[in-house]
Amino acid sequence: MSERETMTAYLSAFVDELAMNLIEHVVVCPGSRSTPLALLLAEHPDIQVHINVDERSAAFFALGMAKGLGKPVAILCTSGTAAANFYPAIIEAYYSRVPLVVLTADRPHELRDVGAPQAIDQIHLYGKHVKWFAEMALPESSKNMVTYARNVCARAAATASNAPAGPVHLNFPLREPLVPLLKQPGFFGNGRRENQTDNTVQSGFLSLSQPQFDRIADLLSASERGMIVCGDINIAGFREAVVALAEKTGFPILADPLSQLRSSSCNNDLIIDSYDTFLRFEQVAGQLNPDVVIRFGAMPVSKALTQFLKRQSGIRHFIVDSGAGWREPAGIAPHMIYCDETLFCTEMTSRMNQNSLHGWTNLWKTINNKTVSALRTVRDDAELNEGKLFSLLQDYLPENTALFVSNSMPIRDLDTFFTKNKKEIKIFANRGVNGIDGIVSTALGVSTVFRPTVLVLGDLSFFHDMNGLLAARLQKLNLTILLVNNDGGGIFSFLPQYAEKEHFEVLFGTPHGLDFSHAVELYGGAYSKAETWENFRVHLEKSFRLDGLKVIEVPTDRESNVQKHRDLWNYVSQEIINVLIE
Ligand code: TPP
Repeated sequence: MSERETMTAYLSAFVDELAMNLIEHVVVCPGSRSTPLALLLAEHPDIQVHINVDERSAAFFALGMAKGLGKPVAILCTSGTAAANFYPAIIEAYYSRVPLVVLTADRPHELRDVGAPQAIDQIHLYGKHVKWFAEMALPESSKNMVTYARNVCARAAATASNAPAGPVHLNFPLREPLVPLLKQPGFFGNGRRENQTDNTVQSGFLSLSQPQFDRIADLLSASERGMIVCGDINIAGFREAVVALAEKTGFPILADPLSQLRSSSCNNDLIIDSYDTFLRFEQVAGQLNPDVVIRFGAMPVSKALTQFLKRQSGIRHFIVDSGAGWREPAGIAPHMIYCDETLFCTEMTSRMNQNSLHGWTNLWKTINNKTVSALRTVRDDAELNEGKLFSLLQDYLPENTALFVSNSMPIRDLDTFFTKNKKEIKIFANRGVNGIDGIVSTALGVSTVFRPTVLVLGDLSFFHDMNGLLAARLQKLNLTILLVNNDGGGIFSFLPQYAEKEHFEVLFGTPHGLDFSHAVELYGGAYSKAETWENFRVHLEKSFRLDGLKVIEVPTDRESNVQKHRDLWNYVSQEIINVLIE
């Protein structure tokens, strides 16, 4: 066999196995060393290649696709700093439990550490931020090695998907010649197992024994003030199961926006959505101490909630995690329950008696309702402001929208102002490590799965990933971006360093004075600027009718934004305290 035939046999088996494991989307970055994999991926009939020149954006794009699809996406790049540019998205994927299969091409061993061009040490390049690393063998076409290539691929796909999902990294040493033999008859079937219809790896759900479930149900039944907390979680059947548990127990559910419980046909009056506001007020929070907490998903966005939970140190906190991790940053002594979340809810619901906790639950509901209606006064502001934008989105977003929000103030304002409703709106954010990088690309990745997709982000987040916009143009994607432009980092005005006036603007405010219309034009998008709220509504509705990239800039002011938030919190606290006195 020629070198090209050998390489083709080995790598085509690998690529075919990706498709056999239902990895149908691969984001490919151009490069030389990765040529054979790129060509074979492009040739495979069941794989769709998404080309993206900037590796940092490419990896975030893949992250967004994987989030949207709920299954692994692969990424491929050449050797050297190209691979290093994947790193931020890999870290985010690791901490937010998103499955990615990372493929990097590398020099063969004789060209490593000898001054060969574009050669860096790619072994364990992503350190502890991948679930699994494998250095592939050099291509060989023996039956054994073709099976090996398929097995590594199947294992990588399974490892990425299994709870907790996350990224895996395969590094491919490749020698020249780098162009495979295409159009070979049957080469994608090479080495497939007989009757290969199922995935190679079958896995099940984590569960507890019946006595373990019984014991926890007994403990929960003894509770008089139980509370459920749901953070970022996206597990089949969970929403219905947790609502059923709440209805049976009478426990209120504190639902983070990423719990997918706020915008959902299954939400009901047990869902508490304005806790981030009212738990800030000690006088109110002090009335609401639970005697048991059940937590699902990642720790919620709300700092007020984390601090509230931290104060509940003398009670049981059950933290249910099908990923068997340790997501407990509040520093309390938790009771970890390594069990599928949906299964846990179902088992508890079937064991517990119908609740009689109306007094406790009603207090939560009353305070929540009062807070929500007080927060709605944000809508009385005639000027453009950041909170009102999220309050209005609740009304303006159509059914089945994917809403992606950036870190910094957008996710916080979403938490405060985007309250529960019956529309099915899927909410996404990069909350693994809260970066403001790669946001445009991640949202574009989501937009390949959902239409419409709406991204809300600040000007610095937008600036950080302007390169990502190229994908919208090249791949003809449909995305509405709401660019909240307060000319710098608005979040820092809420922090104590805001008082250090001498240095604040240079070090934290970081105004840039950029006119983003040029960037949008460069990438062929439709740019508009909202001057009034009516204007905003018209632009937004129009954006849903247009194809392609649409950017609506919403100019706001950092200084007045902080003041408006503070005034509103003061007003809300007065309103709730009045309720408590009544
Ligand atoms: N760099 C990265 C990659 N991630 C980060 N989270 C930060 C820096 C620190 N950081 C957090 S928020 C923020 C920065 C720099 C400012 C974000 O500004 P913008 O996106 O305009 O949103 P705003 O604060 O105005 O809501």
